[in-house]
Amino acid sequence: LVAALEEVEETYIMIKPDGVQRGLVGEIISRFEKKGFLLKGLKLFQCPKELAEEHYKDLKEKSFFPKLIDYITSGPVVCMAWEGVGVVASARKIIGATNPLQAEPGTIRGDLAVQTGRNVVHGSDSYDNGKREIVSGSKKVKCVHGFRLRHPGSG
Ligand code: FUP
Repeated sequence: LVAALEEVEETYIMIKPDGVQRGLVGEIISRFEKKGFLLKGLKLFQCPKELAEEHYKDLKEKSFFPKLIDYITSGPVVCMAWEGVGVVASARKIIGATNPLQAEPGTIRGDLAVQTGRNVVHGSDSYDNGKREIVSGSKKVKCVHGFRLRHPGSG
């Protein structure tokens, strides 16, 4: 019953350009749907350089930052807001480790990717970053509020 004590949260999930180009959008969305999370907003979006730099501002000093920005802006991304109890941490588990070779089989990166620089999907690493990324992306993801889907078996 631990989960019942946790709060309903929202997290920002983004399918990166390689995921879109490889035709993995449906596969990735399906994993979050089957888990029982609620899709609140979705948009296919060509990310401008400035917004990509804002999104990854915590990594600005890293040597791979310019490559990361080139990659994220290399084609359309699918921006999504997902809602659910404990969704921020759970989505990180579903996505798997940053380096796909270290990500467990069964995770998105563990099953579908081999390169850190082409790791198909992003998920917010904290509640606050989730809020920041959804809000900074309000141009990207328009959330739909006021409807609820039932997880099978939730009564
Ligand atoms: P994650 O939260 O798992 O997406 O990982 P980070 O926030 O640490 O990294 C963000 C992105 O930077 C990764 F998805 C890929 C890129 N990256 C590299 O290209 N090289 C690295 O060594 C680490 C991260």
